[in-house]
Parts: sequence; C-alpha cells; structure tokens
Amino acid sequence: MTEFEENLAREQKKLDELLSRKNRVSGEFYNGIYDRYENPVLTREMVPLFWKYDMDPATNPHFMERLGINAVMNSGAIYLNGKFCLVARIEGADRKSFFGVAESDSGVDGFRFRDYPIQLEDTCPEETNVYDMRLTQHEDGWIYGVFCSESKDRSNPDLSAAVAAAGIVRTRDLEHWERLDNLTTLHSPQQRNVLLFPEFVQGKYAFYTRPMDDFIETGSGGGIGFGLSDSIEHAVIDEERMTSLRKYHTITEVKNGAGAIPIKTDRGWIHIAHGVRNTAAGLRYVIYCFATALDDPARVIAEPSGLLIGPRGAERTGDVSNVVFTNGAIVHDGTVYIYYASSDTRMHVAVTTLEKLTDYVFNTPADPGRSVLCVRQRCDLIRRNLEYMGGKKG
Ligand code: M1P
Repeated sequence: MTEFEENLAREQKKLDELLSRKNRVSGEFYNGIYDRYENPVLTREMVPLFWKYDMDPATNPHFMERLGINAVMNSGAIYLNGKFCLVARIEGADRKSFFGVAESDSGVDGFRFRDYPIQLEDTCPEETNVYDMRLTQHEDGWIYGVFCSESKDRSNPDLSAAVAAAGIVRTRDLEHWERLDNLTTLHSPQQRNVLLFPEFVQGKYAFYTRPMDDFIETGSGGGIGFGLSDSIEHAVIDEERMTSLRKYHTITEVKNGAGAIPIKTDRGWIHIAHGVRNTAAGLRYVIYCFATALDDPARVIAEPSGLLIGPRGAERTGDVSNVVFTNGAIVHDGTVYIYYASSDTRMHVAVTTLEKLTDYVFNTPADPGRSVLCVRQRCDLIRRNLEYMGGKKG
C-alpha cells in the first residue's frame, strides 16, 4: 500500500464510522424540559474527504489536506421531502464561512453533506463572509434563507471594522438558490441574527431583526426588533418595534438575537433565541425562550426566567468558548428538534415535544429582576412543595 492509499483508507474508515454512529439520549443530563444527546450531530470531521483533500495520488502523494475545514456550526434547519435538513455554517481554515446542506432520516444522527456546498450568486462584490442562515418555509410557497452578509467597513481605517447586513436567498429544494437584495433597515446601521417570519403580517413580509450601532456592539439596539416590508425582492424596513429586550443583570444584558423560526402553538408563537452576558472570562452565550401573541407577533406574552440551554461539559470549549447558539429547529410529528452549536465549533441537538416546550414557555415563572424577589419566588415554590409533601405524608 502506498502512503496515499494507507492514509486515505484510514481516514475514510474513520469518516464512515462517524457517519454511521447511532446517537443516544444522554443519561447524565436531566431537566424534564428536553433531552440532550451523547454525540454532536455535525462536526468538521463529518465533512466529505473530497471537500478537503486532493484525491489524486499523482498530485497529492502524501494525502495532505489542501483546503482545511475549521468548524461546522450555526445551522438553519428545515424538514423537507422526508428528511431533516441542516444548512450548516462551515468555516474553512481560511476563516471564510460558507453553507452546506446536510440531511438525515432521524434528525439526531446520520447527517450527511450533499456533494457540493451552496454556491451563492456573487451579487455583493464587497461581501467577504457569510454565515448563520435561518430557513423559513413561507406561506408564499418559497423557502427563504436569511443570513449575515459581512463586508469590510471602508469608512473606518481599523482593519477589523466591518459591516453586518442581512442577505436573503430563496429556494424550493435547497439546491437552486436565487439571491435577492440585502435587507435595508432605514434606522439601524447594521443587522445580524435577522429571520423572516413564516406568515404575512398585515399583508407584508415580517422580519425579526437585531439592530446594531456597530459590528460587535448593539449599542443603542435594545433587543430583538420586528419590522414589516412590502417587498421581499427589495426588502426595506422603516420602523422596528422592540420585542424581547436586553435587560440589566439577566442573560440578555449585553445582547440577544432571534434564533429558530418561531413555532406556532395555539397559545402563541414560541421563540428560541440567544442571550449574551459578559463575564471576567469573556462573553457567555446561552439559549432562551419567549413567546409572542398570535394576533401581534411583536408583542411578548411570556418569557420564562433564565436560560433554556447553557454550554455544559465539552460544549464549553471551542474556538469561541462558553457559547451555545441556535438558528434552527424542526417540529416534526409533535417532536421539537433544537439544533444548536457549541463554542462556534460543532453542532448538537436537544429534543423535546411541542407539548413540553409549550408547558415550559407558558408555565415557567418570569425573572422578577432582583435577588430579593427571586428568593421570594423560590421560597414560594419550596413552601408549596413542603405543604404538598407534608400533606401527602399525613
Ligand atoms: O461567537 C458567538 C456568536 O457571535 C455572533 O452572535 P451575536 O451577533 O449575537 O454576537 C455571531 O457571529 C454568531 O455567528 C456567533 O456564533
């Protein structure tokens, strides 16, 4: 066997084992709200070898990576033609991200990438990076992908100064993609974490936005916004109403952003979003929920206290440690699959049911905002429990 053949055979075997590995509910974790799974559902090791290596021994005798992959993370999600589909953010070794479709029959394992990543139309010459696509099956019949389109800020000499905007594409099959104009928000200089609402609102296209003064800092942006546009081909939002707000000394103090496409229930739209706080160890990203009204998707009607998913164990380390982030969930046959990335490195799934998620969102108490009130809230629970447990004994 040549060096090439030996290395190829070993790496292909590792990949095949990873792709056929069954995933199981983690026995370690319990909160009654959702299950975690033992293994990540997508990692950089699950990318096809022919995306990274030159497979011709004549030009690559050492079987050397030519185009490395650094991470597979923040994925949009949709159930299409009997498959759980993720549109993953794949980050090359060159720090540029792009999108690839991975499909699975079960939703918890066996995700395989299609042969080619998505090749977006090159309509924005200044655009340097694209990431974090959210997929909306809209009532107009199209599947839309809204993602961050990042360009260098030419007005600022700082080499790291960048501008984030919301790019929009549409497709019917996740194979052929039409690029539309980037979203314009008349009163917000930058946008990230934008998603398209699946229904028309007042006959218009509706977006959740995340207004920002700057590429990193949201500045005066108070939280997750909501705005309407007459057109989707040339989307423009004038007014952005605030929905879930950033609040002092909460999980959303530094920033927050919309995540999965809101899930419709008979009690309201359930949102699975992310919140960011600062710590001495840097920013900490967690996933939280809120609900908005069916008759007014900008009006928050429930916001359970604290986080739904926080980074735990091995999830806590990666390229950007202490981060969990979601931009996709799938509801199929009453089961909810929440796809989330950990530490900007790999993808996981948390699984619950629509019934449990609704119970969590509408029956978990809200954050009362101050320690003295929080301990009172907890003592109420303890008192009720002790009375109940004492009553049972007697
Ligand atoms: O590094 C954590 C996340 O940071 C950004 O989110 P936000 O805009 O809320 O700060 C995004 O770039 C996201 O991709 C990344 O996972």
